[in-house]
Amino acid sequence: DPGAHVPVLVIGTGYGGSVAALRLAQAGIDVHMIEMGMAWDTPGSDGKIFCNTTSPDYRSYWLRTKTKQPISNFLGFPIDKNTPRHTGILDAEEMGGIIVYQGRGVGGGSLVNGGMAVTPRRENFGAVLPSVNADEMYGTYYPRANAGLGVSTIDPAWFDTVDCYQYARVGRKHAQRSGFPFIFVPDVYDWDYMKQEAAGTVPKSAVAGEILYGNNHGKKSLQQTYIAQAKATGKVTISPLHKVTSVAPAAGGGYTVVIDQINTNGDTTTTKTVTADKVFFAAGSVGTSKLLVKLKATGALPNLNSETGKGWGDNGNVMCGRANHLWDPTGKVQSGIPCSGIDNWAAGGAFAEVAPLPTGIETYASFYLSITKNPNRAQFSWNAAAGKVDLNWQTAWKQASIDMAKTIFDKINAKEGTIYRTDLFGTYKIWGDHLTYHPLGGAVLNKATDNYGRLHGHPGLYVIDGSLIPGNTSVNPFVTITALAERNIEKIIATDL
Ligand code: FAE
Repeated sequence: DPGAHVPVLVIGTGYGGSVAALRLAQAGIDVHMIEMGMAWDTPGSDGKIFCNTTSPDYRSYWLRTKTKQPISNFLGFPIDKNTPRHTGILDAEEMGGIIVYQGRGVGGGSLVNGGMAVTPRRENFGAVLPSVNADEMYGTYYPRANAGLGVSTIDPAWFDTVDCYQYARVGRKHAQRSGFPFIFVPDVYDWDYMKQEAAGTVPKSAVAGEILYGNNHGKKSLQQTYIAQAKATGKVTISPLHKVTSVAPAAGGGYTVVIDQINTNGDTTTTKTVTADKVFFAAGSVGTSKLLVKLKATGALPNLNSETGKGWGDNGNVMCGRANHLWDPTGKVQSGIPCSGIDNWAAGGAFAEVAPLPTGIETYASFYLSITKNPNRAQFSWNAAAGKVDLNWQTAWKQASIDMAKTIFDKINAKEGTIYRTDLFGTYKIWGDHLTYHPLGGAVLNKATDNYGRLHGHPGLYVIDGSLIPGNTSVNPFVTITALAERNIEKIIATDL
């Protein structure tokens, strides 16, 4: 309510925010969460909460009048289509040199992502979070995060036989024939449910190609895990369709938080001001960085240090497809949930997810999202003339990622006598180098904050999301975001509250 006072306000309901809310509530503290996206708890007129990847409708995109699909073309033809402007689930946020895809709604990225729940190899952890004790992470916080998220791995015997992973078995064959380690990647999807989907005994979600715009069944998003547990404490409330625009020190202590309530067209209907003793920034790497950079530059939070907005990376994301021979079909039924990867990190700086291309038809295509050791880092800055925050990422910086991904796919193509697809990202364009699914950094741990996410210069303000991680996790990021949040909130509860 306008004018209200809350002990703790959390901005955003993704991984970092959900961990903070649950653990604070369990410690007996009342928490209010603010989320700019929708609640995603009510079915549309088709009886479904989420729309399918093959038929994006008003629910698909965040405030766009046309879809902005990561794979923009097929057989060279553009496949984007008009949709009514709506507070849909996937934001394709254009930041100059890169499009940053993000989930919008209660659950953040967990609503739209593939659920691939990967703990980095321990020997790579020092490069991921240099100031964090690896023994504590691997002994306590990664296990806690994996348990809280409900992570498990596909049954290999089932994988070997089921139609919907034919594409991944082709991926395995090609990886192994070129001498690359092929690994099963854990996920938060309920594998038993997927077995029943494939057997035709329950409503289909992953097996019907659902991914990107939400899964109606089977995927354990944060709504089913951390947020459900947090709500069950009775100490957590959530305001969807509310967007935080300002945080500034309040006269009597604590912070004044300004929040726009929006409707499903994205228009502001009310502006509310509340006060909070403590504020957790969990708006995601881009959301948190944009807020902090604006608030520092406009004088609302003048004491934030000069590291604010720095150290942003794209987790080295780059996509590509390969055209297989006619004797290597990838299947017209493809599970939307990836379950495997090709690990060439040590030798070539690339870890490639064997990804689905769920079009509903046989494409003979193998599709991959590579995570690479791209060294480039960008910075957010306040553009006073335009009244917005800019990011100085350059599209050309993806060349490093392309080179690393080629250490895998040039070799596979040579071995198989195959070529890259050139029709998925435009005409004659091989590489999906215009986007990331994995924004990281902007308020880096032990730089913009102390070693537990406390913002310098403003006691009672914390960062607890992907913006703490300096640009790369060597694998898909959400398990590391969750584990780091578990580590930090434990310390903060013990010492600050
Ligand atoms: P995030 O989950 O983005 O949550 C931030 C929340 O804050 C969002 O709900 C925002 O709407 C909200 N917000 C932002 N600004 C404001 C504001 N001013 N006021 C109120 N609310 C605000 O942050 N990662 C994996 O590990 N495995 C995968 O398989 C995987 N697949 C992906 C597929 C796709 C298509 C995408 C887009 C991402 C994928 N990711 C995957 C990345 C993962 O979802 C992402 O790293 C995390 O969601 C980031 O977590 P945070 O807590 O940082």
